[in-house]
Parts: sequence; structure tokens; C-alpha cells
Amino acid sequence: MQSGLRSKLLEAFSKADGEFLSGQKISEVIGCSRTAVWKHIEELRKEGYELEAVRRLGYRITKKPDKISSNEIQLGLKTELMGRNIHFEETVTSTQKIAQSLANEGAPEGTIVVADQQTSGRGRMSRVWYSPSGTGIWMSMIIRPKIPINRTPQLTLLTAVAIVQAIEELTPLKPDIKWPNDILLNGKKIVGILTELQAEADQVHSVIIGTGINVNQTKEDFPEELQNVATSIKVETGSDWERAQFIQTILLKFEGLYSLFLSQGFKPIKLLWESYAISLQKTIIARTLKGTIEGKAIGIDDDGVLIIEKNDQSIERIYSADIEMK
Ligand code: BTX
Repeated sequence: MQSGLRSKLLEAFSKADGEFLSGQKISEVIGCSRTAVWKHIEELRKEGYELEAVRRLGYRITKKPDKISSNEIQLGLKTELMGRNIHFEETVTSTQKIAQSLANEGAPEGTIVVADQQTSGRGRMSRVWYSPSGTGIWMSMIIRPKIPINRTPQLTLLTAVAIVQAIEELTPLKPDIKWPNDILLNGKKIVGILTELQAEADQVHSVIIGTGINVNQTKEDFPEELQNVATSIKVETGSDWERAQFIQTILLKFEGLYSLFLSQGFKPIKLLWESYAISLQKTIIARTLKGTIEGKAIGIDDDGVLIIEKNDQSIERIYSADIEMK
């Protein structure tokens, strides 16, 4: 089916909101004869949609395929800024790389890059982020806040809050945040966030926030070395989830928090972040590029920096590290 017809048809079903759509209505919406309607319905079925057909009532979608495409993300997206410009590809090396070149070419704020699969997905410090096809959300968002460089780590914390809120809204799960960029369920990593920036002197040009979210993997889908440290929403809930709906909800939550951040600063975000944080008031080991620090994590400051009280009561401020809880 031509993509224009397809999106008109899907939009009509989305407006019908689970109710039946008559053959007559479908033929009007996509401008085809009533007899050609079944052909388009068959094409949707081939794409993985499940439709119920009832004489006199028409058709309704009972299950959407877990497919992500620009169309799927756009239909039903309620944001004003985030995701209004979508760059989707089936397979990429890394969505971060594509977002960086789009940002260099002047892509507008709110542009997102989404892929079904990444062949060189990356984590922090050139680590590998495992990103197989058909299962996860591999997405990079481009934003252009007018803030000094030292405030950009706050955006990682803001993104973590947006993703936790989206998971809580759509599923029965209650994830935890481990400073600075991990979201955990039952102690295992379900989300990773990578914030990179393009800046000059102290002027931020763009911030690229990469999010990797394990949605529909089974335990066996993870490589052996990750099976004890990683989990997915499917593993934790026992059912499959629609990735496009997650993306829409994350973008909406992010947009709300980002606008709060721009108008009121980091304080309100900090409070929300603290309510989800598990590493606070616990003894932790922080591995930084400069060495290892052990002590009690007493909080984050207004910049998002982690404050650790060491055994000798001296205070250490940590900008970036891997945290292990004792
Ligand atoms: P990180 O450095 O905190 O975590 C990387 C570590 O997480 C790896 O060394 C490995 O142990 C573990 N890991 C790898 N893949 C997975 C996975 N799928 N689930 C759970 N644990 C895993 C975290 O870095 C930041 C990740 C950002 C990924 C996004 S995806 C979209 C965007 N594009 C891109 O290339 N990266 C970002």
C-alpha cells in the first residue's frame, strides 16, 4: 500500500479508538472503491496488524504489530516539540552518530533519531550497548538548551526521571534510578542513558541524549555476559509491549520536564529524581577515571553532582563514575 494511503487508514483507525470503522468510511478516507477496501485490510494483516471484521459494522484493529517507524511514532504523539521531526532507520551503526551529524546540519530542537537495530550501539567510555532488532528502543534526542556546559549532566538525570515516569504510567513496574544514568528493575539494568554535547567555549550548540531501553527481550535474548546484569520490561512483566507507545510517552514526559527545567531550573527535577534514587544514604564504591572512592552517598547537589561522605568524614564531589552499592 502507498505510504500516504496507509497512514490515512491508520489515522482513521487511531481516531476510531478501538471502535469499528465501516467499509464505507474506509473507502471515503482513503478514496478507493468499497470492493478495494478488503485489499487494504489484507495488506495491514500482512504487516502484522490483527483486525476483527464484523458484517455491517466493519473493521477494527485488535492488535498492532510491535513495529516502529516514523508513522507509528507520529500517530497519537501528543507533544509540541519533541519528536515533531523524526529520523527513522531500520539499521544504523549508532543513533548518536546520526543525531550528531543531523545536529551539525542544523536539525531543529526536538528532532529524534530512532532505529530498530544498532550495529555499534555505544555506552559511556566507548563501551558497547547491545541493541538487537525488534526488541528495544534505541533513540537519540536533539535539544538545544541555552545553558552553560556544566549544567548539561542535569539533563541525564532529567531524562532518567522522564523514562521512569513513562514506565510507571504504562506498566505496573516501579523502576529505580542509580546515579547517574542507570535505570534498574530488581537490581538489573533496563535502561542506559548517554548524554553527549556539541559546544564551543561555554556555549552549548546541541545536546544529544541517547536512550537504550530493553522492552521485549526474553532473558535468553541477552548475550550470556549480560543475562545477570540486564533485564527487559517483558522479562519483568511477562508480556510484550508496544515500543512506539513507549516512545510517545517518554517524549511527552521529557517535554514536560524539560520545559520545567528551562523555566524553573534543576531544583524541581532534583526533587523528583531523589524520589526514585536508590543509591542515596547507602555506602557505595564510585569508580571514576581518577580512582576509586568509597563512602556514603549523601545526595546530589543543585548541579546534579553526587556528594559522597568518606569514612574520614571528608566530602567528595563526583561528576562521573560507575557506582557499586555495598
Ligand atoms: P554504560 O556505559 O553506563 O553501560 C554500558 C554497559 O551496560 C555495558 O558495558 C554492558 O555491561 C551493559 N549493557 C550493554 N548493553 C546492554 C543492554 N542492552 N541492556 C543492559 N545492559 C547493557 C549506558 O552506558 C548508555 C547506553 C546508551 C545507549 C543508547 S541507545 C541509543 C543511543 N545510541 C547509542 O549508540 N547509544 C545510545
